[in-house]
Amino acid sequence: MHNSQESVIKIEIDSGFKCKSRDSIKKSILNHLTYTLSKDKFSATKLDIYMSVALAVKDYLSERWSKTQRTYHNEKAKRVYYLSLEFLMGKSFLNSLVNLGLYDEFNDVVKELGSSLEEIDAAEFDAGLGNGGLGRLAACFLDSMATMELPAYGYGIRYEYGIFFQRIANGYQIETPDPWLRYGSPWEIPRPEYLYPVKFYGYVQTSTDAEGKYICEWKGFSDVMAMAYDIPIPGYKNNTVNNLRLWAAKSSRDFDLSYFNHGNYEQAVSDKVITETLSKVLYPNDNVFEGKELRLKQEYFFVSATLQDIVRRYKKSHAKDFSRFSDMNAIQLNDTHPAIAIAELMRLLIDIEGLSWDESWAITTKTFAYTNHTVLPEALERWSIGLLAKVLPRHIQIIFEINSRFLSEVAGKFPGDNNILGRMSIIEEGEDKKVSMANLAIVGSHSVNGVSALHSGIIKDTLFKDFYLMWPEKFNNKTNGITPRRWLTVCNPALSNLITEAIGEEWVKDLSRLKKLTPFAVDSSFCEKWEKVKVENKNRLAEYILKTNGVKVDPQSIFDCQIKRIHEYKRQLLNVLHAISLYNILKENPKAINCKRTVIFGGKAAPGYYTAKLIIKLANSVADVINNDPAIDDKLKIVFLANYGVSLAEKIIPAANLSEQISTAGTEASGTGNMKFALNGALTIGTLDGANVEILEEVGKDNIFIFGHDSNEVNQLKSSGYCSYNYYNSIDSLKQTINMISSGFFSRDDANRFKPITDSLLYNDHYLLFADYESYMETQRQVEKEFVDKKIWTRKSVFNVAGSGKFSSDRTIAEYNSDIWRLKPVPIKP
Ligand code: NBX
Ligand code: IMP
Repeated sequence: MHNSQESVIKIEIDSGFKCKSRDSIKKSILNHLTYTLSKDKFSATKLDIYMSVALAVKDYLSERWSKTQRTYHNEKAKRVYYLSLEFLMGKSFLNSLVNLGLYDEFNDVVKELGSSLEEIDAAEFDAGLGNGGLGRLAACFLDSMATMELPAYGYGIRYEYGIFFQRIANGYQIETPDPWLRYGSPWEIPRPEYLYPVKFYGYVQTSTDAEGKYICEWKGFSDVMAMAYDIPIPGYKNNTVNNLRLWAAKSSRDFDLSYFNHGNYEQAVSDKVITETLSKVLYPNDNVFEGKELRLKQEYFFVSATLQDIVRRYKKSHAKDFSRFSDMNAIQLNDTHPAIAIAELMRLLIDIEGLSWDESWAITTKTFAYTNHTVLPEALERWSIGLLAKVLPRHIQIIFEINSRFLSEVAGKFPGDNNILGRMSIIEEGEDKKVSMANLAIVGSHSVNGVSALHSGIIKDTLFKDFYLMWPEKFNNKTNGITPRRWLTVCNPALSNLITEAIGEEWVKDLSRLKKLTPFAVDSSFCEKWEKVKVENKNRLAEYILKTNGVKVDPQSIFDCQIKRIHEYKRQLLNVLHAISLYNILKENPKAINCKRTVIFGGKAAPGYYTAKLIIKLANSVADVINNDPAIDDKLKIVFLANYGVSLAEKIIPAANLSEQISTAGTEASGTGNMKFALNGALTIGTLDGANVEILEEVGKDNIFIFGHDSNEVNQLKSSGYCSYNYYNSIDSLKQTINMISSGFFSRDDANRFKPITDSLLYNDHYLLFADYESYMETQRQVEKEFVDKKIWTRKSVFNVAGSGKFSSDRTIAEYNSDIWRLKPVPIKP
C-alpha cells in the first residue's frame, strides 16, 4: 500500500444528516455552483447546472454512505460481494432523487432556479458499462440489495469508454466511442488510498522452507496498480447507501519516482500509457466469447484487486484467522467472467496466508456461488492453456491441481466411466487445450444457478448434466427480476401515480401488491385514466421519433417494440419477415387489416458481428420502402431508433403496447426486457422461452400471445433433420417475402446485398425462423383483432401490470439471500 488508509481525524464527525428543507437544498446547489465550480449567473452552462444540482444530491448520499459503511464495520456484518465485468447503470440523477425521497423538494427548487428536472436529467451521460441483460441485471441487483438493507458491494471495472455509441448512417450501424467521463462524473469518488498491485506474466519458483514446507513464489512478473473509484448506491427511502467499487488501471511506475528520474523519460511515459489501456474499454460482445489476451487481463485485474480488498476488510476484524472467512463473506460470480477468482483466492490463502490446500479449498467453495446466464456454446469462456499459463503462471498450476483432485473424486463416484472424466474435466483435451471456466466455476462453488425456471432446467438436463448428477444439491433457480424503482417509478411517473392512487404506495417496496390492481381492470373510469397515460407516453415517443428519424408515426397505432441486442437467436429477422408479409397483405388490400401498426426496433450489434449488422441494414431498408409507399395508407410504419441503451429504454417502454420476445425456445436464458414491458402495461407476443414462461403463468394465457415451437419441440425438430427449405416451398407468403429480399426489392443498388441472410435462412436456419413463421403470423393477426377493441386491450394491460409482481429484483435478491448468501439485513439509523 503506497498511501495509508489510516484516518488522521481524531474528532467525532458524525453530526446527523443534512436538513432536507427546500432552503437548504437551494443553498447547497448555489454553494456548489459558486465554490465547487466557480460559476455565476453569467457563466453557468447547462452542464454546470447539472453538476451543481448533482453534487447537492451527492451530499445527501455521502453522509448516508459513510454511516452505512461504519455501521457494517461496527456490527461486523456478513457481506456479499457481487463480482461483475459489467454494470449497466444508466443515469443516476432522477433515480437518486426518488430513492432519497427528495424528488418533490428538488423539483421545486430547480424550477425556482429557472431549470427543470427534465433538463438536468438530459445533461447526464449514461454510465453504459455493460452490453445488455447481464450488465443491467447487476445494476438492478445493486438497487434491490440497498433497498433490502443488505451489506452488499458491487465490484467491477471503471472503463473509460463504455458501450459504444451507435449512429445509423444510410441504414448501417456506425460505432463511435462513448467518452462518458469526458466532463467528469459527479457520482464517483476517487479513492487513491485504495490501491493494489496486480501481477501478470513471469514464472513460479518452488522451494522448501526451513520446516520442509513446499513454497511457491511468483517471480519475474510485471505489475499494474488498481485504484478504487466508488459510486454510491442508495436504497429506496431508507438510509442505506451501499458501495459500487470500480477499479481503474494506473501505471505502477507512477508510484516509482526513480523510473522517471533515471530511466528514459519517453519510454517511461509510453509504458504508462500501455499499462493504463487495461481499463480503457468495455468489450462490446454480448453472448459471445472472444479469447483475447487483454480481456483475460481485465478479468484478472479486477478479480485480484477485489479479493485483496475483501481480504483487507476481513483482516481488520479477524486478523489472520481465516476460519470464519466464509461465515463473513459471500461472493457471487456474475457468469464466468470473474471465475478466475476461484484460483486467485486459493493462491492468496496458500501462497500468501500460508494455509493448507484443504483448508483453502473448504473456504473457497463455501464462499463462491456462480450464476450462469447463457447456454449458447459460442458464449462459454474457454481460455487456451498457453495464454493462461503465460499471463497467470501460478493460476494455471492451481487450476491443474484443482482439476486433478476433482477428477479423482469423479472417478470414485462413477467408477469405470472414462467418458465422463473427459466431459467434466476443467481442462478440455484437444490440439489447443482449453480451460473451461464454467467447469471451474461449478467445481469451485457451493451454488450454481440459472436465471429462469426453464433455463435452470436446461442447465441441469443438458449443459451441466454430469455435474448435476454428481452434486444435485448445488443446483438451483433464481428467476431474474427488475427494479420497480427505475422501471416504473422513475421512467413512468404518470402510471406510477395512478397505481399509487388506486392501491397505495407500498407496491414500490413490495411489488406483489400489484395484484390489488386486478379489480380495477373492470373499473371504466380507472381504465380511461390508464389509457390516457399510455397515450400521453406514446405522444412523447412519437415526438422523439419525428425528431430523431424524421418519421411521423400515429400515436393511435399499436406501438410494437423489439428493443434488445441484435443477435440471430433473438430473431429480429423474424419480426422483419412479419413486417414485409404484413406489407404484402396491405398492398393487396389496405382494408384487409384495420389496425395501424408502428414497428419499433432498437439495439446494438457487436462491431465484429457481420450478420447482426446486416440485419440492421435490412430493417432500415425495409423501413425505407414501406414508410414511403403511399399505397398502404400509413397503416404500417417501421422505425429503427439509434443508440439503444438504458435511457432510450426508459423512453420506449412506457409507450409500448406490444412487447416482442420471440427468441427460439431454449436460447434466451431469461430476458428482463420482457418484464419491464409487462410492468408498464404492454402485452407480450412471445415464445415459450426464458422468463416468458413465467410471465404466462403470472398473467394468464388470455393476457399474453404465445406462439411457436416450445423448447422440447425445437429439440425434436433439430434431431429429426430440420429442413427450412420445405417451409419456404409450402408457405406462399413466406416464399414471396424471402424472394423479395433475395431479388433486391429492398436493395435496388445491390440486389445481392441480403443474399447472405436469405441463403442462411433457406439452407440452414439454425434458429428455426421458418418453422415458427406461420404461427407468428397468425398470432399477430390475433393481436390486431384485440388491439382495435380498446376496452379489451386496456383490461389486459391492467392484468399485465397486476401480474408483474413476481418480477421485482427485490424478490430475486430475497431468494439469493435466503438460499445462498444468508445475510442479516442491517438497517441504518437516521
Ligand atoms: O443475461 C443475458 C441473457 O442473454 C438474458 O437472457 C438474461 O436475461 C440476462 C440476465 O440474466 N446475457 C447477457 O447479457 N450476456 C452478456 O451480455 C455477455 C457479455 C459478455 C460475454 C458474454 C455474455 N462475454
Ligand atoms: P472499508 O469497508 O474498510 O473499505 O471502509 C469503508 C468505510 O467504512 C470507511 O471509509 C469508513 O467510513 C468506514 N470504516 C472503515 N473502518 C471502520 C471501522 O473500523 N469502524 C467504523 N467504520 C469504519
